[in-house]
Amino acid sequence: MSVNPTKQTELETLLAISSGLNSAQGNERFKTIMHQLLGDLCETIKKFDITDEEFWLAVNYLNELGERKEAALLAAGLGLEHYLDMRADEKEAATGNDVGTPRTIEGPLYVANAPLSEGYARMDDGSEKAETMWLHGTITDLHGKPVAGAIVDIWHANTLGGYSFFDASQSEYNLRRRVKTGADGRYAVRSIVPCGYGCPPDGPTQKLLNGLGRHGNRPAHVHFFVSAPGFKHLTTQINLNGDEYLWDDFAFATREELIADPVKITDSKVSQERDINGPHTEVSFNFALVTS
Ligand code: MBD
Ligand code: FE
Repeated sequence: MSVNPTKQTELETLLAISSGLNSAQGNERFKTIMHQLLGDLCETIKKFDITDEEFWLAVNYLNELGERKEAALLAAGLGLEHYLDMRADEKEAATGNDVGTPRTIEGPLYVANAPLSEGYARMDDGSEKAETMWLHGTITDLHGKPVAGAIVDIWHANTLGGYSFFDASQSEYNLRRRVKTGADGRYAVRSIVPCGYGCPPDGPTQKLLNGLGRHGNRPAHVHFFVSAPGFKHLTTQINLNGDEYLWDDFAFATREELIADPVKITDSKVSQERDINGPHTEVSFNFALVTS
């Protein structure tokens, strides 16, 4: 197939002008990336002979995505956020350095400045009838030495898969806490066992996933930021073993090393020690940090 040289030049001219390459102002890296992106888009429009109707459907979709504030949710669902982790892992592996607890995506539902306490916190506001969770572990360096003064920032969903701030029915900072480790490197929280998350069924992300024949569910999980002076910041999550979506996460965040086994505790002495009234679920998870 021969290319019409006139048309080709016309497209190249259009892209050069629209991405600012002909301008002395603007940001060079941004211009170059936009040039590539716009060129790829035009190629796709041509390759699939995109109709006007399809084009405006896509434009309106972007507006809807913004209106519903779901751009980050879609980025997770399309695997793009996970791709950033894949690249970070690859770069790390190339250095040959030891790695600690693996990273995985942050997701779109973190809120900064959760209440901070030393060693222990209760995370739930007591408003839900739910299984009590005792979540605890140690923060160490790569040699297993406890890290004192680490901030363990934890957030997770309630029994309906909803997150405070994004779910107006929950109290402020419900199921969001920061715990600072002492000399033993330990953190412990009392909370409730979370349920898996599902994309808003009437939202633009789920609408797109439907078109791909995909679901928008995540297994039950708990998010962590772990940071300490002298160590690399860790963004990760643990997944609760036994969840039907454990290996079918729409956001691709599950990793073998990040699966935690929930254990049913029926020993009343242990419950009493934890000031928990009756049987509960224990989740234990340790984190190993890499020096920065
Ligand atoms: C979540 O709870 C989440 O962690 C991600 C990554 C996407 C949507 C909801
Ligand atoms: Fe989440």
